[in-house]
Amino acid sequence: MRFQLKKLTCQLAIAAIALSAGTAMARTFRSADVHNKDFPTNLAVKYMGDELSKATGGKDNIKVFGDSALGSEKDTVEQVKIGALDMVRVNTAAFHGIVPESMIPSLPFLFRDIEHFRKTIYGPQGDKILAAFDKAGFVGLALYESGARSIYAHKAIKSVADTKGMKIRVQPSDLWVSTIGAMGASATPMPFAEVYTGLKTGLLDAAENNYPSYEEAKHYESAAVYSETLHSMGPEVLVFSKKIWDTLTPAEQAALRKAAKASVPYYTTLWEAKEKEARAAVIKGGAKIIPAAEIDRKSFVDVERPVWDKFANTPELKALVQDIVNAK
Ligand code: GTR
Repeated sequence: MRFQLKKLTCQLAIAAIALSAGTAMARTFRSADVHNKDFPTNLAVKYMGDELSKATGGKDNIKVFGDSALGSEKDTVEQVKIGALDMVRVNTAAFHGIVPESMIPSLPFLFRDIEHFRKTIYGPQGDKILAAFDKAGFVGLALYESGARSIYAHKAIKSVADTKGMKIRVQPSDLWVSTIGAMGASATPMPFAEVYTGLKTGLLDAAENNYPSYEEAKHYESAAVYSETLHSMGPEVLVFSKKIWDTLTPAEQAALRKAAKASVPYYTTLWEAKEKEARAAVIKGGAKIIPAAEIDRKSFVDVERPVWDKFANTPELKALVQDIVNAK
C-alpha cells in the first residue's frame, strides 16, 4: 500500500512536470536495423525522425541503431514486443510467425513486376497487412519495397534443377524454409549478420537476396554468381512497439504515422538508385550476373504453387492473395 502510494505520488509528479511544460515529455525513439547507416532503410527512418521533429517542435526524434548492433531481426522484434525498444525496421520475414498477413507479400512469384507490387503494397492491400500487426501487439507504420530476391552461389542457377541438394541460407521463417525446400535445395535459416561467414567457410553453398544486400554484406566475395531468379519481393516493414505507443498522446501518434508515410516516397527514390549502384558495384567487384532472360522462370513457378496453399491457409489469407493477384 505504502509502496503503491509512493509510486502514485511519483507518477503524479512526473505528470505535473509534463503538464507544466505544456506537452508530454520529449522523447528520442530508438529504432533498430541490420543494415548500415547509409542504407536506404536507415536513411528513410532518419528522414522520418526529421519530419517528426519538425511536427513536434523538436520534442520527439528518432535515433537509428544499424549494423545489427541491437541484435538480429528476431531479437529486435522481441525487444519491440516487450517495449524494451521503441521501433524496428526489418524484412517482413521476421514477422512471418507472428503476423500471418505478413507472409503474403513474401510468397514466391506473387507479383508480376514492381508496378504490381507498388500498386498493391503501397495501396489497400498493404494497408490491410499493416493493420494486422495490431492484433499481435505491434503498430505497423510503413512497408517499403525491397526489390526482388535472387539466388547467388559459386555456380549459375538457370533452372530449378540447378539448386538440387544445395545448402541455401534463408531468413528464419517457415515460409522461407518451404520456398527453398520446394526447389529441392536444403534451406538453412540464419540471421543476416552470419551469412558472410557461412558463405566464406563453406557452411553454405548459396544465399538469396536483393542486389543492395548482396553488395553491402560483401556476399559476392564467396558467392560470385548472381542468378536473377527474382523469386520473391517480400517487403521491409517499419514497426512501433504497441506497449510504448499506448503511452503517447494522440497528437504524437498522428505525427509518427504521418512522418512514417512521408518516408515511403523518400525511401523509394533512394532504393531505386541503390539497386542500380549495387548491381554495378558487384560487377566491378568481380561478380557474374545471369540475367532474368536466361532463367527458366517456369521451372521455379511450377514447384512453388504448393507453398501458396500451405501458407495462405485461411479464407482471409486466401482472399488477400486473390486481391493482390487480381489487381491490375
Ligand atoms: C534484406 C533485408 C534485411 C534482412 C536481410 C536478410 O533484404 O533488408 O532486413 O532481412 O535481407 O536476408 O536477412
